[in-house]
Amino acid sequence: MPETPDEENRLPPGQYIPRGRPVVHYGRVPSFRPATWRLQIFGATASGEQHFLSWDEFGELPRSTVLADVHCVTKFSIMGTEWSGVPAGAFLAAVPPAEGVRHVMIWAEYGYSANVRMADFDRDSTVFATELDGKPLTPERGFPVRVVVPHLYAWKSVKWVRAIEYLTEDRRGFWEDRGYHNVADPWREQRYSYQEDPGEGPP
Ligand SMILES: Nc1nc2c(c(=O)[nH]1)N[C@H]1C(S)=C(S)[C@@H](COP(=O)(O)O)O[C@H]1N2
Ligand SMILES: [Mo]
Repeated sequence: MPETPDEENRLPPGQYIPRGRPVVHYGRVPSFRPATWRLQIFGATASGEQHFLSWDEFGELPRSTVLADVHCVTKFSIMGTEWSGVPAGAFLAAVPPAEGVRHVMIWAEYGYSANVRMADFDRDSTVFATELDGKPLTPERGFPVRVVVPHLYAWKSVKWVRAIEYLTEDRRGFWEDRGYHNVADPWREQRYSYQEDPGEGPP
């Protein structure tokens, strides 16, 4: 149940507030090795080359904190979470995309992926989070880094992120390819791919 009228207003249609904070993901929780971890940036980069950020290099990027509600397409919402890490804007400035990049594929360990429109990725609320509520992410929440895109359904908030691919043409990620909506705006209840309007996604 919403605890305050404010929370009620922040709940997108069809969502509910569960007890506790569920953990949801497909597959195993990967382990983190700081010495070999690197974030790969590939596809249509401005330089035309792929880039790698080591754990130390990633740690030198600017940081910010975002207050967000997280909405799972299975209808629970986790309200009032605080994510700290590298904002997408700082990431894009450090490793810029080529002109004409309109989409981003966010890749995790084990091949999980989610595509996000650049207009959704490049927002002040999108963050490469290393902390939840002031504490390092736990392994099951995405340690060491998770991309949080709070204004879209949470399957787009990729845990254990390992690569960012810049796309000039849209391509469906893991769940988008399995019947889920390409855009995934919870306020418009864009849950399933059959709801897509022309232009909202590739086939
Ligand atoms: N790498 C990865 N990230 C993922 C998933 C996944 O299966 N793999 N599941 C997504 C889904 S469907 C949801 S609802 C959220 C759940 O986040 P939580 O476990 O912190 O509640 O993680 C998202 N990020
Ligand atoms: Mo989800």
